[in-house]
Amino acid sequence: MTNKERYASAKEMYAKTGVDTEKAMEILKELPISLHCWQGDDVIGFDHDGPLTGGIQTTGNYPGKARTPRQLMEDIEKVIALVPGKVKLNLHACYAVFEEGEYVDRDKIEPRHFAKWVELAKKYGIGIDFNPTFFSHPKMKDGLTLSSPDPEIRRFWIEHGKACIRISSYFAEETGIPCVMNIWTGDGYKDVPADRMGPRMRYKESIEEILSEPFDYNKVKPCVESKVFGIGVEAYTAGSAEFTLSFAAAHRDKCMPLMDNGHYHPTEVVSDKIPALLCFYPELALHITRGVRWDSDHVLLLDDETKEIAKEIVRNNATDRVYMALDYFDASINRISAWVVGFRSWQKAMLMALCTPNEELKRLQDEGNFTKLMVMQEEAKLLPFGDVWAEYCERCGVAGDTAWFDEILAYEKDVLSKRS
Ligand code: RNT
Ligand code: ZN
Repeated sequence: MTNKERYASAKEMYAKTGVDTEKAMEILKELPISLHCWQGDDVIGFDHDGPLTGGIQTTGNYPGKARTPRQLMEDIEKVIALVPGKVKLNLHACYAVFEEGEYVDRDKIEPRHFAKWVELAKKYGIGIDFNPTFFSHPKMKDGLTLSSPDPEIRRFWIEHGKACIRISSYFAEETGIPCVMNIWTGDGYKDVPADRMGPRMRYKESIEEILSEPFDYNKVKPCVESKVFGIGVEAYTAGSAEFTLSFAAAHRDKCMPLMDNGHYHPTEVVSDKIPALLCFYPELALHITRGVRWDSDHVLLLDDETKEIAKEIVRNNATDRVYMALDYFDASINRISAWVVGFRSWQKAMLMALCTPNEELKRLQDEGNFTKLMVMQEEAKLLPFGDVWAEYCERCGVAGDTAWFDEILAYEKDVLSKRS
């Protein structure tokens, strides 16, 4: 059977369950998914020579890491060529591109330092999301930034946040697409703190000051990301779940919550939190990742929770209320492959969710027909999804599942292996 014939047969089987695979593909093609630039160079950036610090870590030393803006952009273009669907760029402030010999500290960065990124976005007609970088910097004092007891330290990081709002406005203006600007700090303590509220009050006031920088909430979408613990900050984080949710609720005219599914206790699931938050927040943002034991940032795979998260976005008709961004980093395998596997996994999860007879399943639940509900949910799992996926890749003009990895190998041989 040809791919076309396989798809035609799959389409018919899905149609019998009430699913329109054509419509599913049309919707997914247009949904922007933020691609995190930091997978390409192990979250280092171009504004410092030091290591990654601040509660997160990469492990591994796979050859071929991008070391210059040009290399990182080249790698991102390779990823774009190998993934179906719509990419949005997701940048961190430490990826500012300076002229030869130029350097400005993070409190002084300007839109012009990101002009090269805007050029890249314009080439593909895509948007840009942004993140102030509150880590890997000497002005972190005792591991603290916005919640530091030292007013000078706080001032520096507040100015950084404000500079990032201005840069986010610039991205939105230049691309014509809103820029989601995510605030995450690793602020916290390794061991039992003597004061838990003080740092949170300072954190609150600092973020409020950042958000006092003028911006248009239709164009710049600040969000606050929580985390339960980090490496070296095991006992306490200032930006806990309750803190960030309450902060976003109290500032709903200019801020929304961001949930990273690697940032909760292991038996908590973000798939269940999404519909809870959608009852109250007009919009929310996600970092989509895979937590493994204590680590929050493994490469995204098509596992059960990934599929469940996608389902909650789709079946609550919330594709226009949930900003989706990938967030993981692996330095132990080919970095381009890691990027592509994660992006494609999310596309698969979303396409599966869009190819689920959600209305019918909801009806069974409301009718109290839990027997049939269980049967249908199980049977939906074995519908010929692979044939729809293959067709989707083809319509998006990208290599299918058995073909794209050869391109990675060729890129490794021709480009990555030549980097020192
Ligand atoms: C860290 C957070 C944060 C970072 C990026 C680099 O645990 O998830 O979002 O991964 O900002
Ligand atoms: Zn995150």
